[in-house]
Amino acid sequence: MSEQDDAKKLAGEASVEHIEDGMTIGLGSGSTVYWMIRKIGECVQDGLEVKGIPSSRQTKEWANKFGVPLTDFAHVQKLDIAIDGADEVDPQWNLIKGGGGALVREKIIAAAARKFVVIVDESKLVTRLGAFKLPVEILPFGWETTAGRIAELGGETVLRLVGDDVFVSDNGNYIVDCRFGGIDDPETLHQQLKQLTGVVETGLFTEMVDEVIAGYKDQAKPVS
Ligand code: ABF
Repeated sequence: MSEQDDAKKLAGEASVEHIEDGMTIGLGSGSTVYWMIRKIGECVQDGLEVKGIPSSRQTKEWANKFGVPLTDFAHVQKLDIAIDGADEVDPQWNLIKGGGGALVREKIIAAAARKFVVIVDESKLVTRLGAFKLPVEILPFGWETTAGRIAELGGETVLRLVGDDVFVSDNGNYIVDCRFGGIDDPETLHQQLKQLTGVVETGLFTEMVDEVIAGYKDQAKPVS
């Protein structure tokens, strides 16, 4: 495993210390979350009783593989905790998320959680958001005009593809990856984007995070 993979594993596994018997857990997405789910599965084998709500099909598959019991929002209003990765974390704990294309469900899960813990390898800690292109989920109908209005806000937009095909999210939508340069005011940019007809959600997560756990090659520790 690379040093970055070691860091992801350490951060993912460390987050499981926040999980207690009887909790309902929002399960994020991505390669750092993989290690968290695997660890929760081990704890379940040792008798831990928890239920999770997955934020993506991939996460659901991993939860099934590692024996983590699942539930859904038909049965649960609030989650005790949500744990998820991120593409960038700034010093105020604003996030860019959505590199994996699951940002809408990730945000619904984070918004339903009493505590939101972010797990990242150290490469995700940045002084200012924006080097990573901001994912924005938009409706397929008229996506060209929606992307055009995003561009009027100053963003350079690229429709996300998988090979030659358009990437389609778990919600049946498209994603445009937007370069705005450095993002000085994430909340204002998020609000401006959300107001555009056709925009479903942005990958900017502001004022949602309760704790960030960063993984390094040989340890994981909370970010202060
Ligand atoms: C999800 O997975 C996304 O929001 C983000 O794009 C990604 C995190 O990256 P990693 O795979 O490095 O954990 O949490």
